[in-house]
Amino acid sequence: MTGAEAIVQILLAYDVEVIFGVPGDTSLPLYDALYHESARIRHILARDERSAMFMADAYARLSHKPGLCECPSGAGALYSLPGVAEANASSIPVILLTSGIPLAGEGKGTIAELDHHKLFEPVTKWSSFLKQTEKIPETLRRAFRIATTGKAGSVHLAFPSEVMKGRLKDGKEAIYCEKECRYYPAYRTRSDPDSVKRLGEILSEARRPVMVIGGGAVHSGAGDQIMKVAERLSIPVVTTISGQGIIPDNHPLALGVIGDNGYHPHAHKAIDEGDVLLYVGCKMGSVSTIKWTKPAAGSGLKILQIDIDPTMLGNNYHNFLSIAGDARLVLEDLHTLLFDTVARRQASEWVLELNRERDTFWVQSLDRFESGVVPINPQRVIHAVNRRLPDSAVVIADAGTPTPYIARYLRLRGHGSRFIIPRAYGGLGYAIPAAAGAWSARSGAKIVGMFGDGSLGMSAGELETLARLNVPAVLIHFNNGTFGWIKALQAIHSGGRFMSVDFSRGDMSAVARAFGIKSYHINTPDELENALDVAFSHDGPIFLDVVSESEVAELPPVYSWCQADGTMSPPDRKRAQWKEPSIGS
Ligand SMILES: Cc1ncc(C[n+]2csc(CCOP(=O)(O)OP(=O)(O)O)c2C)c(N)n1
Repeated sequence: MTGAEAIVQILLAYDVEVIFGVPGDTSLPLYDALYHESARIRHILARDERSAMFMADAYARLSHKPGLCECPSGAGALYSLPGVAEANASSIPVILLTSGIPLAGEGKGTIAELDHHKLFEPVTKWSSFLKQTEKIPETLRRAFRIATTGKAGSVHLAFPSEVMKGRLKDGKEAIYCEKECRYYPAYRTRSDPDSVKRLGEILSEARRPVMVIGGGAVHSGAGDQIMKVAERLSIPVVTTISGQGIIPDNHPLALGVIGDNGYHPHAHKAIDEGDVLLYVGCKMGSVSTIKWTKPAAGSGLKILQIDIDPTMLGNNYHNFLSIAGDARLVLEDLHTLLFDTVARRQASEWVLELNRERDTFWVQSLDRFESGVVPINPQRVIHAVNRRLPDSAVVIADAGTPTPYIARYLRLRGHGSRFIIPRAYGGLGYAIPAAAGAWSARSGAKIVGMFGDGSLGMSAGELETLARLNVPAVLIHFNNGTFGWIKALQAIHSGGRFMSVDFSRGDMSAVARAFGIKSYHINTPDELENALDVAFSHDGPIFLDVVSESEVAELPPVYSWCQADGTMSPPDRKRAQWKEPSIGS
């Protein structure tokens, strides 16, 4: 068996069903090996390596299996870097295989020569350069193990062409998998019983406990356990954007999103007034804590933290109790303990008050949801989507307009629905390719992608991929003719001296149509409602080019912006000072 064949056989042993990638001069042996196994492993051709990585990332987030990607040498490897970095920093297990120039050509000015190993080392959990065909099986097993265990992350393996073409002597015996690492988190760890007991005591004695859920809890699949613990002690649950949707948004204890971007005022109130905050799988970084001001340390506040990665414990706050372990297992043990020792609690007056404020917030939001203004406001779009979301939906968002509005207004009903967003670097151009990855993981789910025109400019090529695969995705494009997020920052901090943020605002439905995608150019709320009715019953990709209001006309719910501008919400107030730019300005 050749090295390339061994790679494919190992992937099959790990139940890899799909690999995303872009071909190149150096990947011919790998493609030939994939060709012979194409009935068992599907290769999804992306139009750009960055997108291929985003596809693998979204696939991994939804399937709980490592996402596989392959790219050729030089430019191909370079183009894949953003997705590798995002997955790693978001604790998503992806494995990138890059093929390289022949070792014999090293240092001789061979076209596309690049030290792949060094390139990826700073942005991966592990990067390795294989020089011997014989080592392919053990190295791939190491790659799966490193990607899926502990704090998951991305792994890169570079294969020079001799290694792909070389032969394995004991091929058959060397091809096996470490079955625990086919899914993540692999080798889940429990915490020690004393820590769990202490956690139970502190939560039971707290007057105003709050659970704060981050993306790590989503990776752990801890939703049921969070809900059970919360219901036992009537603890309100707030989430970061990455933790959003972990329990159904209509649950009485699901208070909403905290942090700078899209926050719910009642969720912030819980953080401000809580006496014990239990963070689960949360980095407690700059956005979720609003630069470490929410919570403000002190005044008897007790911070408890559960994380799979001990190096995250107490990293940003002075913890009262730190617990290393897998979120699902720790909370499962906690619930077993509480079930035996504590009677189920009724909601306290404080929790009831938070709920009343939540209800008032949603009533106040109706004004925006039903607004007939043109250009259409983003709140109306998200609400219109909410009303049509099926039980099992996957919503994917890019940075810009979608982030704060989805964080605030998206309503997922549970039943396996998921919201995914690349929050580590917030790179534009994620949602369109990620729709292909999401579909590969959950072919039966309705996929909704939301992105601004900045993101479309960076990922439009993948519309062809979605059309080719006939991915049933509702693609919602916020067409506001500007890098609105940055323009709003310039409005707030640079006195409205706008610099290099505007671009033309054409009919982008024509772009999607050119790729063979059904599409609509939408100007009014009525057109939006009609197009969404079609979109949610359409069996294939559909593109809604929504001419929308930019962040400059109405500040989105970004806490620090509203604070700087003196327009704290709710309800969001219209900014009168800056006019919506005219087309092309
Ligand atoms: C790859 C990349 N480059 C730059 C940025 C910085 N950035 C953050 S938001 C934003 C503007 C987004 O514009 P658009 O997608 O049109 O959405 P809008 O804010 O207008 O809704 C930019 C440029 C980024 N997040 N990613």
